Amino acid sequence: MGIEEIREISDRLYEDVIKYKELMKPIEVVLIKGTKEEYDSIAKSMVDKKTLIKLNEKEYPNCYLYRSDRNDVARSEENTYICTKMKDEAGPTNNWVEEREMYEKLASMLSGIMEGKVMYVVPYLLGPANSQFSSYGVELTDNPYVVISQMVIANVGKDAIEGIRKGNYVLGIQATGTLDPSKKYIAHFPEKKLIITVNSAYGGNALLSKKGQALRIESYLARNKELLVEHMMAIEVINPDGKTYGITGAFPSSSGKTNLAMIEPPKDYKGWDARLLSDDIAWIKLIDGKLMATNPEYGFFGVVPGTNEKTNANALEVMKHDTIFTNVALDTKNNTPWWEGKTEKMPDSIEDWQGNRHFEGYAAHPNSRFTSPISQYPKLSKAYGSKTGLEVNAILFGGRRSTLVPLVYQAYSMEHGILIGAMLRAESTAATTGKIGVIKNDPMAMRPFCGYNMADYFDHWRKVLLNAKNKPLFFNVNWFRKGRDGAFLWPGFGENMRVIKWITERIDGKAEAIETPIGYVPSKESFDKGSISDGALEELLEIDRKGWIEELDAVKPFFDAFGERMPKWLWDEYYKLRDRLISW
Ligand code: OXD
Ligand code: MN
Repeated sequence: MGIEEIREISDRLYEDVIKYKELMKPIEVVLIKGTKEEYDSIAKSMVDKKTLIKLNEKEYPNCYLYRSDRNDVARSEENTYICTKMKDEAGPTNNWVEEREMYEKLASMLSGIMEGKVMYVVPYLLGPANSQFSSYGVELTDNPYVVISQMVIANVGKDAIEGIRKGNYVLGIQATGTLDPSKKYIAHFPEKKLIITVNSAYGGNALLSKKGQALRIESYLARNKELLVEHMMAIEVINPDGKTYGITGAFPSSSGKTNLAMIEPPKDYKGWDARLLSDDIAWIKLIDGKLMATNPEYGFFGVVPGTNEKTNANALEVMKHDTIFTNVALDTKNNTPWWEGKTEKMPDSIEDWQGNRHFEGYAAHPNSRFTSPISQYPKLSKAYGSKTGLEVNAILFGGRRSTLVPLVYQAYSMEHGILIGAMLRAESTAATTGKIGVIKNDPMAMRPFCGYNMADYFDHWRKVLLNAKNKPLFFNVNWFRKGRDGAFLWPGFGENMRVIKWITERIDGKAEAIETPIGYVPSKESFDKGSISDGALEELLEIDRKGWIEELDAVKPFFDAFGERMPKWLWDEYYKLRDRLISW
């Protein structure tokens, strides 16, 4: 078994598996075929070993709670590397170590690392089967939590094996090791189509199909294709006339991407609807000349705290069954998961995310997650799983900003739109390790995920868009602006549909807009503001000319760091914007 089955699939896979088996020395090799029996049996053996908690079967059928190591709770960008031959290939936004040097270092760390453990071989497909989007991966892991999570978020098994037979796949290795944070590496070798993670078993670092392959490696490979590989949500919006609009949006981690992907129109929006294509990653490809988006993933790995009927009823629906919760709290009386925001009052019988009865601060980790199949989403777009995807009509950018950035504004042109994406900055949150609340440059929300020099990435955007027959409009949105009193000006969540409506009307050339130096903003008459006051709307759309010039100054050193490689057309756009602000 095991090895023999692998030999039948492909020579390359057989050689890879033998090579790493000899290096890491597991006691056994197990090929995962993606069946329910495998999933159930791995979960059961984890429950028996007390590394997984089975939740209340009546209230949460087939759901589990997993508690990660206390030092392994978020993506760690400081330990994430792009390892190419030349430093310039990785660019100033990535940690870089020369490919060979890093490989040799990791190979010595991997030596014997799986002794006494099973090495699972997890073949997966990203994107719809047999389509222009299909891409393959194989993850070798010693961690059963990683296996069952991968089985949810990627298409593991038959469809994948069919493709892998041709030997064309990205190889990922995840070795749990000691989880010593000082020896943690998440290393990508895009030129070798290889990812190696050591000493982390947490989501984004360890589920290698997601950030590792579907973003970092695939973005690198996309340079030679008419393809944009993006950290984006994507929805299909339907208006009361039945007309549909494809909207994608790049939002840095925890800037409201999942909630927008799962939006429910407000009560007074009769006839409007929104259907989900993707909550986290979109691949946008020119198909027959048109920009078409797909979701390469098969499941969600979303942040839980704050989720309730009001904020995201659709996410609650998804996580009711067949879900792995990670690092949420446990209501021991009912054996059900709990998190801040689930109910107003915390139940008395709570164990925190690490299993402590007595604790200070939060009960669920702020970056606690749910892992559920996307098929459980109640309102999936028909484009999900289709070979051609969803036509893109608008591209949004949006970072969490408490000041300066208006609720919504529209770019004047495609190049201006790319500049807006390139200038994206957001206040940091709990999705990664590091300080919270600092403003960071995060172009197109891809800074942690772009597998090559971002100066080339900006140029790639333009090249693809120039060839597109459909020209999407670009917008920037910000749900997080605060008023002079320090309170949020915009209610967010379902109310964001009012902004989406204006965007669809801009696509149709209907809604009126006012020209400002930074772009078009809605005229008061054209925007349905819901229940907020006129004063709040004015503040939300206010353009602080001086503040914007400071914003441009703050972005400049970031752009400068790309040196000669930064496209000239992007600098031209930057200075055009600066001139508009100065002469306004
Ligand atoms: C994520 C992230 O986990 O962006 O999706 O951090
Ligand atoms: Mn993400």
